[in-house]
Amino acid sequence: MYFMKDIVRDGDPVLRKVGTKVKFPLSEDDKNLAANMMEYLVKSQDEEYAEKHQLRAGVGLAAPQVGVSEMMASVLVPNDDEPDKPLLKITLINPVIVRNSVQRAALSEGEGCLSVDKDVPGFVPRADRITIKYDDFEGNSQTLRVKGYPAIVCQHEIDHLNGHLYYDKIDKKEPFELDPSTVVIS
Ligand code: LHY
Ligand code: NI
Repeated sequence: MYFMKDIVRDGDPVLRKVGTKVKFPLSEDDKNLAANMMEYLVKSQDEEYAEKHQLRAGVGLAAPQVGVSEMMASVLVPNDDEPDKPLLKITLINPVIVRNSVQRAALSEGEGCLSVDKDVPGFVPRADRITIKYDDFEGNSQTLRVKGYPAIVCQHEIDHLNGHLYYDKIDKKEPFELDPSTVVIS
């Protein structure tokens, strides 16, 4: 299990590196990494546990954020209507975005990052719908199509695997300017 002290903060060079591809069969270390990243997300969304252990709630976590420069990220997007059925719960291994919609989207509140303590305000324009190719735990190639909020989270996490941070994508001069066709997700 990870705690906030284990989460690498902006300024550490590991956050700017391109991760190495994960090999199969998965090593014990890689299996533990996947389990521990997902456990962080699950526990961080449990209000009582998060409060007790001072965890920042998260919907996504990428391996470089725990100091491992590998292409692995976990995503857990909760479903407020049905807590037992998350909108997306997945560990992406070696993910590649193979299709981006022309339609753009941005979160109305902007984004944050567990590795960035300062708040950088502004819209982070992304694709509204993406198709991801990734490997599952057995090393089989899978295809995932996502849209809206889960798609934004996946793009944020895949960015980490390539050394990018959300604020790189905020317009420095006009942070709250958006192309009028962009969908704003609240
Ligand atoms: N976690 C962020 C979190 O709050 C991810 C995120 C993604 C926030 C999109 C807001 C919008 O769960 C991380 O920083 N993971 O990298
Ligand atoms: Ni992040």
